[in-house]
Amino acid sequence: QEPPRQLGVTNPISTLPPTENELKLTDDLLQTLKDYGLFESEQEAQKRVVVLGKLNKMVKEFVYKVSKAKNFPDALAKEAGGKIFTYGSYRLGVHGAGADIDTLCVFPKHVEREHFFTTMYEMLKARPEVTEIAAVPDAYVPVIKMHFSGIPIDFICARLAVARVPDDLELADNNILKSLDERCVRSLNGSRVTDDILRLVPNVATFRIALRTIKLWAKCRGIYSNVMGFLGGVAWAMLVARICQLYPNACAASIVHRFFTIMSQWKWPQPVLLRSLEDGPLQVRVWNPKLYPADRSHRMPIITPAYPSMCATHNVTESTRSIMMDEFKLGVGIVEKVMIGNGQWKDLFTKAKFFRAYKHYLQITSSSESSESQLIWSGLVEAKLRQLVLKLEFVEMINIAHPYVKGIDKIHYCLTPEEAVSVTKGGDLFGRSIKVEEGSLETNHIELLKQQGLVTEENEKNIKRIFTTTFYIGFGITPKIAGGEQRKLNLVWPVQDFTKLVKTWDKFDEKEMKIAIQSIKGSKLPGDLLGEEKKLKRPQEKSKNDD
Ligand code: 3AT
Ligand code: MN
Ligand code: MN
Repeated sequence: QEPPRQLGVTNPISTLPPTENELKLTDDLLQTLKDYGLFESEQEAQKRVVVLGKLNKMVKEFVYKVSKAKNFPDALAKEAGGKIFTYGSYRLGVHGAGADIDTLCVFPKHVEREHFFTTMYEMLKARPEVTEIAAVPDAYVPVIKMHFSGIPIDFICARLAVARVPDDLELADNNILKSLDERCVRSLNGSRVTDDILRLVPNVATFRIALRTIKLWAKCRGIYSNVMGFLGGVAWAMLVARICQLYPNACAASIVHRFFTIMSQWKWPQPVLLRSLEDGPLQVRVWNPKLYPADRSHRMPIITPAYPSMCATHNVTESTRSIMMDEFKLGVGIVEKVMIGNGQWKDLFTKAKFFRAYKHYLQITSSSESSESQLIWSGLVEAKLRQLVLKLEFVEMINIAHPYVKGIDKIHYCLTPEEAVSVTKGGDLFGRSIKVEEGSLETNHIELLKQQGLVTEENEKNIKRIFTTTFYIGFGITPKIAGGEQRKLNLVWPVQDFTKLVKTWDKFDEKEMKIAIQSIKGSKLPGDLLGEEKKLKRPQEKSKNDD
C-alpha cells in the first residue's frame, strides 16, 4: 500500500487501517441508511444518466443554433461546443431518491447569458419531457428551474471567455475565471467547490457514506439549513471531508465517530479548511479574518476550497453555534455507545423535539391573499429571520434564540372578515386551517371541506383563502432577579426593528403582505406542532423512536 498523499492543511492524525469491528459497524451503518430509504433504485439512477445525456446534447445544439444565428460558418458553429457539469448533492454522490440535479451549462464567449434564458429556455420548453419550467434570470445565481422526465433540475449557466468549449474542458484552472461576468463566476463556483471537495478527500466512497450519515443526522436534529443560521449541504460536506483527511484510511463508521469527537471539541472560531487559501487572478476578496473585520465576525468559519475561497457559514449566530455544539456533544455519547456495541446507528437519527424544548417561543406569521405573493413574501421573511435572532441574542435574560429550521405553510378558508384577520395574526380556524407541505400552496381544499361538512353550498361563495407561513424561535432564558423583583422579558424593540426591516423591502406591498409577531408560551402552542413529536412518544414502544 502506498503512503497516502497529504491532503489538507495538517498531517493526518492517524493512518491506521480499520479494525474488524469498525468494518462490521460500517456494514451496519450502510444497512441503516438503506432502511431509511436514502438510496435511489438502479432504475432511477439510470434515468438521471439519460436525462443528463439529453441535456448535454441540447446544450451543444443550443450553442450551434446561436452560433449560426451569428453567421458562423457551419464547421465553426459545430466546433463551438458547449458542455454541462453537475454540482450539489448529485455531484457529491449523496443525493436522496427525489433530489434535484444541480446542473451547470457552460458555453463559449460569443453566446450571451441572455441566450440561455431565451433560446435555451424555448428549446427546453418545446421538449415533451420538460414540465414546470420557470426562468429566474434575476436571482443571485440566475437559474432555469424545471422537471425533466420528472426529475427536478436547477439549470444554471456560465459564459466562458473562450472561443470553444470542447468536451474535455475542465473548470479547475483559476484562470478560466478571468474577465468573466460576476454572475458567471458565482455559477461556476458550485461546481468548482464540489469538484475540489471530491479531489481533497482520500477515499470518496467512505466520504459518501459518512456524509449521508451526517446529513441525515443533521436533518433529524433540526440543524440542516443555511438560511436559518445552521449549516447547509456544502458546509456539512466540508466538515466531513476534513475528518476524512485526518483519518485517510479509516472506514465510514470511524469517520462518523471521529466527526463527533473532533467537532464537539473544535475551538471555534478556528476555521475548518480543506487546503490553504490561495490567491488568484480576480479582484474579488478571498476569506481572510486578518484583513477583513467582517470575516473576523464569523463564529464557525468553514471555508470553501476553490478560489475565491469564501465562508460557507456566514449565517451562523452565537445561538445556532451553541445549538450545534450541543448536538455534537449528544452525538458523541450516542456514537461511542454504537462503537462498543451498546447502541444502534438509528439512535443517531431520533427527531429533535423543538416544540417541547422551551418554555417561551416567538411566533412569526407572514401572510398574503395569493399563493404567488406568499411564496416571495415568506421567502423574504425567512431570509431575514436571522436578523431577528441576532437582535434577540442581545436581549437581557435571553441566552439562546433557537430558530426552527423551516416555516410552516397553511391555507386558511375564512368565512368572515374577522376570521381573515385572526389568521393573519397567527390564529387557526377549526377544521378550515390546513397545513400543507412545502411547495404545495397551489392545492385547493374546498371539495374536501365540503365533504367534511365544514363548508356548505351556501357559504362557499364567502370563502376567502389566506396563505400563511409561520416561523418559530424558541428562547432559553435565565431569569434575572434585580432588587428582589423578577424582571420581565422585553421583546418590543427587536420585534419592532424586525417588522420595520422586512417592510423596507423594495417589493413589499402593504396591502397584500402581512406580518404578525407574538410571544407564545410553550404550553399554548398549536396542537398540530406537537403532533409529530407526540407520535414518537408512544409508551408501548419504549426506546423505539424511529418513524
Ligand atoms: P439536495 O439533495 O438537493 O437537497 P443539495 O446540497 O444539492 O441538496 P441544493 O440543490 O439546494 O442542495 O443546492 C445545491 C448547491 O447550490 C448548493 C449551493 O452551492 C448552491 N445554492 C443553493 N441555494 C443557493 C442560494 N440560495 N444561493 C447561492 N447558492 C445556492
Ligand atoms: Mn441539489
Ligand atoms: Mn438545487
